[in-house]
Amino acid sequence: MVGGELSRCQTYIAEVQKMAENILVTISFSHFCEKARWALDHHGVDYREDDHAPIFHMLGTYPRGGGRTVPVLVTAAGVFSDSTDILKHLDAVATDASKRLFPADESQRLEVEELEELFDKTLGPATRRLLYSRLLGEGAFMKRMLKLNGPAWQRALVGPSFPLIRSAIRRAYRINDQSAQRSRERIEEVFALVEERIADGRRYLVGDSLSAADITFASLAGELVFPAQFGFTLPALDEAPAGVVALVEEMRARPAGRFILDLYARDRAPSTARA
Ligand SMILES: N[C@@H](CCC(=O)N[C@@H](CS)C(=O)NCC(=O)O)C(=O)O
Repeated sequence: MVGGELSRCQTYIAEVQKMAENILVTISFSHFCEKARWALDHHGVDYREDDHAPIFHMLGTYPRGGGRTVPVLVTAAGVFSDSTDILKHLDAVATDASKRLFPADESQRLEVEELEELFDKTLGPATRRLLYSRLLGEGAFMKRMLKLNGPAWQRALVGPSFPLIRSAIRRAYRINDQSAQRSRERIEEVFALVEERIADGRRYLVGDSLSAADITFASLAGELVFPAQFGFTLPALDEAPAGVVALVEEMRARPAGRFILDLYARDRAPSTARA
């Protein structure tokens, strides 16, 4: 009798916990997902990552009321399907005000929002295009990377469906030599802007603590410098294709590249995600 009550009670608690659990739907190696993951880890939020391979990610987003893209954060308070909305939501519910990623000071907050928007619109797509342009032709490496995302059944399907996934990625992001060249120029412009800002030796882009601008810049350009603390375990650099190794070495030597590596080493909180 008592045993029966206890087990009903445990089932009930498990159900309530499930309803209250925060779920981050991702393609684990995506840099926009890294931005959301870093913010969750920074705030010390308890969450579970629901990771998918590209294309399969829509099985995680649509049924939960998200859109086509990841990250999507599912919480008891609602579904947030854009990385900036996720960071804003986390700030709104933060219990520790010192952890807020959008400064209370209005002019600083506007600066952070402007930089975040610029990185989201320019840097994120440019990094993705440039890296894919150097990776999609490297079938074996690319398959290995794709197989690091998603549950076992998706990983098993990634090999046979690789030609389809590759052409879907090429089409969706319009990857070709010209767009890769334009992306390289966009990255150059953003890096130049950041380097002008940090020329005085500052540790953060705005003010004197970590903000959404720093997390967005470092996440969206992270895969250009392969930081050891990136929230998705990147392969060892010497295992990457030569075109990527050359790019990473060049970017790491830049002041903006070193700025990202420093941010990661100093401010990338360890993951608070549950397995
Ligand atoms: N504005 C969105 C962009 C996110 C985004 O571009 N996500 C990519 C992965 S890096 C995606 O889900 N692509 C899959 C698709 O477009 O189907 C955000 O900041 O959350």
